[in-house]
Amino acid sequence: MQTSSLAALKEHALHCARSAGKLSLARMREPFTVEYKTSASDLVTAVDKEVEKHVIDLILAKYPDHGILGEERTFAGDPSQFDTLWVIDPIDGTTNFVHQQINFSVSIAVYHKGEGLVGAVYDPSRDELFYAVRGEGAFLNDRPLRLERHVRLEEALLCTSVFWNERAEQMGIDQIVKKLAGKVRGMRLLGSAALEMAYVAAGRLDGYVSLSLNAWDFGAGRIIVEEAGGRVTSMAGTPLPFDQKSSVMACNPAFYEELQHYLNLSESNG
Ligand code: 2AM
Ligand code: CA
Repeated sequence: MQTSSLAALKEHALHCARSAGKLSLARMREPFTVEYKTSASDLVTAVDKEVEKHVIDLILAKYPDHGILGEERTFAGDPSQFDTLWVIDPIDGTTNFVHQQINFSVSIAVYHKGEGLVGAVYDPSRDELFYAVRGEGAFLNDRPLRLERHVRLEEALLCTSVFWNERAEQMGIDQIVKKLAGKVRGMRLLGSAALEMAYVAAGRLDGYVSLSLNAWDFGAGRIIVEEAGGRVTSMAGTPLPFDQKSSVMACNPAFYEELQHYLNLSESNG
């Protein structure tokens, strides 16, 4: 992709992220309906669907030949048929949107033939826009993000998720938390994977681990962490896919190997 078109892509992704975040915030202040997806801990609101539709309309107005993989599946086409794919989550942290009314984000990533070009995670409650462009670095609003501090595992503040999942225990989350809790400075659970990964890039958290996330949960966060100088792989150490579920580990590079060791990898964590 040419530099000029990459700059335009970035501007549009940031515009979409801000616009979607502002719409979520406005809708949050009005009554909205909440439905269960698969269980009482898996929620979707009318706002998730409206905001996804809003983002899709914005993307297609400028790039009618691009594909979109979105959590709410409101894109009419088949995402696998497009070279340039926008991977979007209109509200990452829907449970926080409903309960806390803070700590949710919009996540927008652009991939070209599987390569991540642009990632944007916008937190509308705090007006914080985390973004990155492949090869050009990561930013919070306009401040560059660079993981230069060498963090030891024992000094690290780590974050995890997947307690919403009925299979969490079967997948071994309790073992992971038990193993890590005594090795690190602290563990947190914020409830928006995109925001948690953006916080790793910003050095507010030192690492994030999840046994199972969807592509739209990590698509943007992964580009932002990598561009900030962090390491992001599956828990098995393999590159993340751009269009499928995966486990995720994203962290300060200083303790990547040590963290993997404590995760005690098995095939099921791939
Ligand atoms: P969501 O709010 O967009 O659903 C919460 O710990 C994190 O896990 C959030 O990023 C949340 O995204 C994600 N999440 C919630 N339910 C999920 C599911 N069934 N599969 C994968 N990720 C999920
Ligand atoms: Ca979502």
